[in-house]
Amino acid sequence: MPESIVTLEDFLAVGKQDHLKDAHELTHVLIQLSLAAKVISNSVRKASLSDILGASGNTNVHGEQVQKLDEYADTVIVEMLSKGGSVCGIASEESEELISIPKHYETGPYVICIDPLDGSSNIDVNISVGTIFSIRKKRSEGRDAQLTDVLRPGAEQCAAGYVHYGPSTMFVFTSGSGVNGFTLDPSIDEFVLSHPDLKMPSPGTNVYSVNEAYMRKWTAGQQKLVHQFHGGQDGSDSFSSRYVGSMVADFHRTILRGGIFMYPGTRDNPKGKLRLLYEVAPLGFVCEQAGGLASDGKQPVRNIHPEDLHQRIPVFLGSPHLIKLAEQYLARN
Ligand code: P6P
Repeated sequence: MPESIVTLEDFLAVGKQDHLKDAHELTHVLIQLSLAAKVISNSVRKASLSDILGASGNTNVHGEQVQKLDEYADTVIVEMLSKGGSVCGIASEESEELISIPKHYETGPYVICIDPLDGSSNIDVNISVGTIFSIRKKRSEGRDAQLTDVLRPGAEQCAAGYVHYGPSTMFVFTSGSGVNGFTLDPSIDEFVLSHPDLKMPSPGTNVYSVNEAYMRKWTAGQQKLVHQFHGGQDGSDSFSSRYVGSMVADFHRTILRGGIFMYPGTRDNPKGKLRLLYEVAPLGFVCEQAGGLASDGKQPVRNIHPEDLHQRIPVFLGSPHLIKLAEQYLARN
């Protein structure tokens, strides 16, 4: 293998996580998540050829239709992490309660918050989907993780990242010392370093990403912000709009090119749709480590203390000058 190829295992082996206590356990969790990502990627890539598309017939804690691939991805990740011996609990979008590790397995110091397959309703129409993960350290006593171990501000995350099942499958993560992206090379079935020390360009492209169908339900400040992106009174800003409707895809583009991704609240639903623990906090961590900002429209996401596992919050992720602009408009409500 040419020496220029650095696999995820090589990268983790050189101890970039040494600044973290229990770095070897963290490395083990990241490797297991990457293994789960390979298994899920295999299924996503041939979904239309197998009986794994469509709804499972179940609804999740949020009352949403669960797709068969949601359940499959959740099972793959929970089983992989449970037998690995480095994890003591899992908070999953697919599970109302915190998942304990079966008694016959060893446990370890980390608690994982996971969205196993975000945007799964897009799979049937062959649009990118993603897995989002957040890794925290257990603080409570005893074998099993407690809610108090995960209902903590995002600033306490040890590591976080996502898998982007797009034209290629990418594994992107941070453990607090920058962001690194790895692309799955199918010829060797390895995640290979393709985006070392990933930084959001500054000022980056003028792209805003939001579902404008909800515009009439937004606050006045949110409406004026997007009107500014349309060209405002003086037509000064020349923005493009890009919205995939799959958070990982919209976020990945924002990280690579700059811009702003938004999922704001509405007047009748001020918290919006996206979940703090396993969607916004992990992507917020990656965003900040890549040089961006992550806000709920008023404050940094990393400072927000979750009240429950599935708490939703408004989301503004992207280039610092655009996040600050959004906060200014929203403050004018
Ligand atoms: P809307 C996918 O269902 C998801 O959870 C995110 O991946 C995405 O950003 C958002 O919802 C899209 O929601 O209301 O625009 O369809």
